[in-house]
Amino acid sequence: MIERIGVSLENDLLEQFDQLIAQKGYASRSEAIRDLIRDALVQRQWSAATSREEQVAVVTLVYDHDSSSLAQKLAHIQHENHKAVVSALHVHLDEHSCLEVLVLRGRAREVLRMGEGLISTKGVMHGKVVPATTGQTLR
Ligand code: NI
Repeated sequence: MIERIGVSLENDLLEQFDQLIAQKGYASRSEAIRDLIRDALVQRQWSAATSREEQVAVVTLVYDHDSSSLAQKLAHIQHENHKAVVSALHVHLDEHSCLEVLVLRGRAREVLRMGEGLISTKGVMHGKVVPATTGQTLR
């Protein structure tokens, strides 16, 4: 069931919002507002430290493959947590740099710890843990 709500906004704020959603390619304000609400809900799920619910996250890593000990360490962490790694994509960006994209699934704390452990490994040039969701609580 869909309910309609009215939102009051200052002109200036609405103008900026309309510019933002046009840049992002939203077809309507409603869809943009729904996405903002969903993102806030996912963020809250993740920040609930006691959450034992299953979560999904995407981790990106950029590192230099010339350091074989680093590639080994990153692979070791993934094997230690192999049940949490749903999928892994490796892209050879150029002669030296590798990009890995991992989809992790498990308890929030475990998934975060693993993602942050990978990113903080010495030699990783860039990394992000992007909280996603199983989608079950957003239906
Ligand atoms: Ni590579």
